Amino acid sequence: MKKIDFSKEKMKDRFYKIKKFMIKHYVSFFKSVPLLFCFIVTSLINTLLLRIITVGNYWYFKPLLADLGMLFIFSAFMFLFMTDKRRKRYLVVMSLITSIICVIHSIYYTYYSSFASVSLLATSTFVVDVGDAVIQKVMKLQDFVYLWQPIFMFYLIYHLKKRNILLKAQSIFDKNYRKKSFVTLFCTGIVIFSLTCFSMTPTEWSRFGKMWNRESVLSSFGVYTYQVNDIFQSIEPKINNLFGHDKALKNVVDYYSANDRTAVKNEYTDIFKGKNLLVIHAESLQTVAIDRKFEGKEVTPFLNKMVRESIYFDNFYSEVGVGTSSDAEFTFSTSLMPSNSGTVFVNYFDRKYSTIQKQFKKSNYYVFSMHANTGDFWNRATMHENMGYDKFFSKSSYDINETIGLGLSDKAFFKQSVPMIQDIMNKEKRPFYGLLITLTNHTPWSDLKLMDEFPTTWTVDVNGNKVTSDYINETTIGDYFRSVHYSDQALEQLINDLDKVGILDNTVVAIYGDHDARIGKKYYNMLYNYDPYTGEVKTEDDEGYIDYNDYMYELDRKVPFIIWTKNHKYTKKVSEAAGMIDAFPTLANMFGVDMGKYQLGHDIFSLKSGENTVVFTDGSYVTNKIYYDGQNGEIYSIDGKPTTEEYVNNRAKYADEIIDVSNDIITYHLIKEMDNKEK
Ligand code: GP9
Ligand code: MN
Repeated sequence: MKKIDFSKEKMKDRFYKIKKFMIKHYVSFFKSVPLLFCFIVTSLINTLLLRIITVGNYWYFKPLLADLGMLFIFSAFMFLFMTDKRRKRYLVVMSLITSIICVIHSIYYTYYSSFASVSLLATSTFVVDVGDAVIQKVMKLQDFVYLWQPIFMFYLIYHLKKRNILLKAQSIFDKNYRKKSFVTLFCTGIVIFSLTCFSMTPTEWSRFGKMWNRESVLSSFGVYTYQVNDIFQSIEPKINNLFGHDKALKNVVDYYSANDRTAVKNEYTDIFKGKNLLVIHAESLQTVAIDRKFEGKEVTPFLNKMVRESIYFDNFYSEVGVGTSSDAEFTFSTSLMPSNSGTVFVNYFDRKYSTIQKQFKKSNYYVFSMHANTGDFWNRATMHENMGYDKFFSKSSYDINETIGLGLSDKAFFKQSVPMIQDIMNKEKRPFYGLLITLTNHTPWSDLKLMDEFPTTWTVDVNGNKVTSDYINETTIGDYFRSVHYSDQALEQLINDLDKVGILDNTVVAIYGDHDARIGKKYYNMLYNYDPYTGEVKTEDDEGYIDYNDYMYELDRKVPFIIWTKNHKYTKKVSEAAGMIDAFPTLANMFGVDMGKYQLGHDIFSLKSGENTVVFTDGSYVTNKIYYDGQNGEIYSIDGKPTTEEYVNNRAKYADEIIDVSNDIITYHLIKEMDNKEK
């Protein structure tokens, strides 16, 4: 057998020949279909634009190659169409689809720092309800830049047609040629895509498989591969169910058998046994507002007093995904992480969950929820029943006599809720677990007319003259603080009204901020770096400049968690890093209620200091020591002390585990199955 010459010259020669063939072949091919060439190039530019505007990794070659491969595959299908008209139409439709996908991801990224999923289509109806917020606070002109591509394609078709270029090419599109072109393009696409796949790291692949670190998946695989994978993973859970069930069940069972969840007694055990529990879900209430003053006036005078009379978790984080309020309810009530494909309340409302509501019911509590928005918002009417609420009082239970933003004002909501709670107490004559979900402090904070003025200006003394500068007044963050000031007044009104009718005598009030308000980082930079003497925002050259980096921004997303009683018997500031999934175990211990078997969070008072790891849906986490960025593996030191790799990796592994276990339980309906097995 003739020996193949692999000498350098020979190989170089072969490579040169292939290159020459390829170029000749592809150049002549694309010369015959200029429109297709333009479609591929312009769509590729759009993918680059999307990564420039969102994740910023525009130099990274993998997503570019992956998108190119996908575009070749998409384009191949053009040759299935017999007529030129239909081929042109296909390219225009594809241009519209691909550019609209970019627009949606771009808008979505502004609000969620993540990328959209078709599994959220079911949730999109709610976007209409919060339309103002999206238009005023989320949508930016830059998010529509991608539409240049279909417009350009339209112009091109018109222009080429006028110069008769398209028709001239028409003649060569016989069946044979179309088949050859389809195969060439399709195979080229597959080759480019496979080469890119070979370059992916195991981490990139595991994230691709799990699809919960969406930012990272799109940053590595490009927008088109991301979207195809998302469609597959969203539309075909049955496929997953078929293939993934057993692996998921084993993963979950192994996790629970390896991690003992037995409740540990501590100084807070049973302190509130038999008392009522009134939980306030405070919309978009952030810790950054507490103890903050403008012009010497407190943003939250009532909460500032309350946190000193209560057990106050001042290093507490929400762990929501795209389900925002509904995810806050879910994580608080089940001590599980939210779903990473869609939302539990909308996509997985029919699963069995072990909830704080059901556990309190087992202790003979009457369990109710109140929220003056439509019952089907976030599918609450259905999900609350599934969570174990005896009754959900939604919009139809209220007299919508005063509205702010999305609906009934919090002051009116609270005013009408107090007598309803009284009725429940008189009728039920047993302890209650109640949830009040507020609404007024919801973005975009533009309907402020019913709120007291709360100027967030800054007055300084300049040579004996009082000079007032705008500071953050009438900016998004300024309006937010004014809205929080209103929420604080509404809370004070509620507590006073509850007290007047004696409800507080035997009631514990727990308040949690459901998630951060998603205010852009630039506004925080303004908050910390504004110079009232120049009226400018300081830069690194200015004295006293604070380098407000992405991690400080993440840490500022804290929300308050407050456990308060009228007699202020238990007052403690808890600065241990804690998260929403820790609320259930912590409260269950205090109320002497059995926690059930599936919670993943911890009773904060049963942990040693620094032991807790607060996990976020994209695999990032925070402890007392560090913030770990799940996106790029970077760490940011919080305590300024050195950290070992082992410390970082163990907790990153833990983060992956509890996200996986939660998603497996939710996707594969495992609690019902595991409970049945135990019977
Ligand atoms: C809607 C309210 C707000 O009823 O709970 O939900 P969000 O937009 O924050 O998820
Ligand atoms: Mn919310």
